[in-house]
Amino acid sequence: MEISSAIFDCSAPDLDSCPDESLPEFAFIGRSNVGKSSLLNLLSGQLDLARVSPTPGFTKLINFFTVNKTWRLVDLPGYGFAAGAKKAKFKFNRAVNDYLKHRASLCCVFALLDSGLPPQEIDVEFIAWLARNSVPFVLVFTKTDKAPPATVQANMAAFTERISGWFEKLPAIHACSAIKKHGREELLGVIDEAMTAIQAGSEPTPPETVIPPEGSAATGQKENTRPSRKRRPDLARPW
Ligand SMILES: Nc1nc2c(ncn2[C@@H]2O[C@H](COP(=O)(O)OP(=O)(O)OP(=O)(O)O)[C@@H](O)[C@H]2O)c(=O)[nH]1
Ligand SMILES: [Mg+2]
Repeated sequence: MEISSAIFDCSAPDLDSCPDESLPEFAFIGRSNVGKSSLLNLLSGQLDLARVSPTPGFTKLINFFTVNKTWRLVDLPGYGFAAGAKKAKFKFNRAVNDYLKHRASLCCVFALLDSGLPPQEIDVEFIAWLARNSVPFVLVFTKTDKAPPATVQANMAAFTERISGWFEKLPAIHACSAIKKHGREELLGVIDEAMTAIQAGSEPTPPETVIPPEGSAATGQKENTRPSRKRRPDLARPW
């Protein structure tokens, strides 16, 4: 897929401040510092489009970028970072919760995981939350340049093993390195495929779960009381 333009649209502090839902959106989420903004820059081909920082919790707003005037990349604040907190918890802010649950134009979430680490409970919990809420997603293991290939493979396999019992068919799994510029074509292919499906009138659907993932409630988070729009995937899309 060729990227002919990628422009910053706006930053939104909450769902009501997000731009109109006229374009399909592909959102990046994962633990603080996992490499969301760096991956967004890699895909867009503009290394300074989203701001990258070694300080965890750097991205605090929902940032929208329009690509090729036809779809959007969305950089979300990460979870698992709270200044002063002793133990990282799976807890993201209300804006991210509302965006993931209610944004009608959200087409696919890229759920980022650090390939240099064995499965982290916080990430396992987050994937369970995505599955329970019928959010369509693919897994993306980041920073493959940081650990030896055998370690990366072992970590990816261990994570997949942890979640495999939850799904009729496992979500797609990808790997990338923003530093080595690996994975760009593959991930743009995910977007290309989704856009082709949308244009053909069929929708990407969330992975089917066979059992409710363990740990029934998202920790540290009140249930959402916003008047619910129809839940994906039977939602009538705005395009
Ligand atoms: N080695 C390596 N470092 C990376 C890679 N991607 C990102 N980083 C580094 O990881 C740090 C965090 O990157 P960001 O892209 O800002 O991460 P983020 O997930 O957007 O972080 P928050 O916005 O704070 O949640 C920065 O120091 C990046 O340079 C990668 O593929 N390999
Ligand atoms: Mg960021």
